[in-house]
Amino acid sequence: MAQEARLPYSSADQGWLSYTKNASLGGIKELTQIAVYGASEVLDSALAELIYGIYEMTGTLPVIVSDPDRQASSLIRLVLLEEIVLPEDWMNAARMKDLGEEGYAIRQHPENGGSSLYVMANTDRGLLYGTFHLLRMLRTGQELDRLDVTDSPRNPLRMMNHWDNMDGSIERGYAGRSIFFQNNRFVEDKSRIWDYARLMASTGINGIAINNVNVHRTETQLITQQLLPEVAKVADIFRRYGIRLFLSINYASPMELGGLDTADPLDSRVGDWWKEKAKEIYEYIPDFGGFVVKADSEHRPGPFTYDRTHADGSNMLAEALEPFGGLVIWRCFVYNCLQDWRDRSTDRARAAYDHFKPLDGQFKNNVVLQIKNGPMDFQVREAVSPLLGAMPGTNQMLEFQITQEYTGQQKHLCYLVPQWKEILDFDTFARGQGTEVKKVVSGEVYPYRSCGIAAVINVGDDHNWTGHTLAQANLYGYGRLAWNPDLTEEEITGEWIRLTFGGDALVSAEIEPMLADSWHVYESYTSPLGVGWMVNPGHHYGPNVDGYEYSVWGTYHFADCHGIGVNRTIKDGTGYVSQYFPENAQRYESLETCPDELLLFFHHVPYSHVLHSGKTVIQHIYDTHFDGVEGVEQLIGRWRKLEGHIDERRYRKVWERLHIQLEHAKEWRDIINTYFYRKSGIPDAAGRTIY
Ligand code: GCW
Repeated sequence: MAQEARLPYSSADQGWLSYTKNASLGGIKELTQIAVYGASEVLDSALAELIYGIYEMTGTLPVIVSDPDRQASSLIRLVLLEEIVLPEDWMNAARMKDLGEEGYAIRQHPENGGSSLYVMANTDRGLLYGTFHLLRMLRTGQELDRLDVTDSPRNPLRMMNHWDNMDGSIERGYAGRSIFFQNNRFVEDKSRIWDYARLMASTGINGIAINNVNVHRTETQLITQQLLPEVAKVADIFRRYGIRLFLSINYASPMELGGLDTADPLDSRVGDWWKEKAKEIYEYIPDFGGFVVKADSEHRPGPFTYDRTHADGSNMLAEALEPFGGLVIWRCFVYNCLQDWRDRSTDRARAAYDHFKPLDGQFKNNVVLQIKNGPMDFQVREAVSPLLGAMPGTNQMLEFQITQEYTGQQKHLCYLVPQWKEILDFDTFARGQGTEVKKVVSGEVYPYRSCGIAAVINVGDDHNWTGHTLAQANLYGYGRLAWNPDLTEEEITGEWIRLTFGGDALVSAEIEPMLADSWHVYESYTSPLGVGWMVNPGHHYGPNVDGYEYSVWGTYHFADCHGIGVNRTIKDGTGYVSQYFPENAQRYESLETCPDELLLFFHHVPYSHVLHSGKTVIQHIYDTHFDGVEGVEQLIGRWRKLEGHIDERRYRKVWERLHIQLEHAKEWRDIINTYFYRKSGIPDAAGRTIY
């Protein structure tokens, strides 16, 4: 039976799922037949992807055979392991158990001469991931001879968080409008959602919250009978790609929707209302993932109104979802957003730990605390949150931000995989040396029931999804790291470039260093030495050193004519440092051992303070800001070499953004340097132009 290669669904850029003719096919002459052992919707998706990918790469539409010749070559078998018995020596019970629910194995049958490939898994989702793995190998020209791959995800939850509103706007979105909503409704044409599900599944994503954590009036209605049928349609799409749908909910829903006069979690009417609500939701979406909740944070309602704790609030919701297997993902971005800048004893960085640590052990099994990677808010550089690893008795997951709120808003190139790698590899010392963040959130350290990683997405309805084409690499890299945090930056970058742009060696040779350098380049012309902020209030783009200095948000740098930085030491600062396990606390407490890049995050020092690098703080500020602009010029120089090697459309778009970046990097350089020259009165040792 010949199948139609009907993918993709939309005319959008297909990113890393764009196939072109590939002569090498991993050393295999042709792939013309597929045999499927098992049946399900997810398996249908896997099959469709395989047919499409092979057709695009070989020009031949593979046929589906139901009873293949044992010796058949040029055959791929998609095997749900319960369907057939395989030779003991290469698929036994122990190996099957290792694959778990989402893992897969890919092997060549030893008996025949070459190209009969087996993709095997215990579940259809495993087969989907295995299929994408095989396609990735084919597309990047990897050798398939004697292939023997086994893989399974390290993190149980691998989530996307959208901050999309139903009017179509996206909070902190820099790539167009929402792909889900328009004019306070769901979009009619769902083709972008289909393609998005494909892109996400191909990196291993298995959960998605489609609406903003700031749940406004219209979005509060998403859990009502009016809108649930529409939500269910979107859930149906994601389900076919192994992705469970979650919703962000308004903590005050029992009042706004249910007509109650309270949302007190200990009032039984409130609990009962949520129980009924949960039942209703699961009638529409039987595999509904659960709720993402931002409560008592930045003016959102929560249990504090009733003098209750975050444990009270989340447990009440968890009880409602429990019978259906749903989760409450409770965010820990809770802090005093009405601070007084004159009061130096309150430290926003302390807040998450101060609020949640004392509640350890009080949360239900189906509550997961979602913790931002840093204690402040997704700065280009900040310390790793000390809450990660500090709660042995409470499920934790990590939150990253892919959307570039503080990292150049997808006008600037800023590849975040290196930043995320540092965070994942950060040793918390929670259980002695080797207790890295990646092991905490994957559940290797404590017996968590649910855990993993979530990220705020950088996607909108722009043709290329992410505004800046090269920002697709952040989306791809996040998915790959959530699957396996031990993948190296080089592996991820190399894969992404070849999948996205094909095998041209020059393209890889230039884009790889562009991506690799970009985070440091961005960091060097923006706020120095981990101090953060210095952006325009509200929209957070562009330099404004004192933009937040006298505000209520708790984001200060305390620069005066003598020095700069936030004293968070135990000795005479805010005491934030004490929230770390002793090894890290000692390292950060002392000026001798505090790493340069976080110096101003932890200490207030004079401009003449000498860094480990041998430079003074002030000279470091000047040098990095001049270097940063040169770094952007180098990015442009590299990109220029690719003219004619990349299609005109993508080439131009990136070119334009790099030039915007250059202009804005100069603005950063001149404003930051001038500000500190005027404050300190200390001239640049190299005598360069400062205004
Ligand atoms: O990063 C800040 C953003 C807010 C966001 C908040 C949060 C969704 O500036 O726009 O609100 O964090 O994470 O809740």
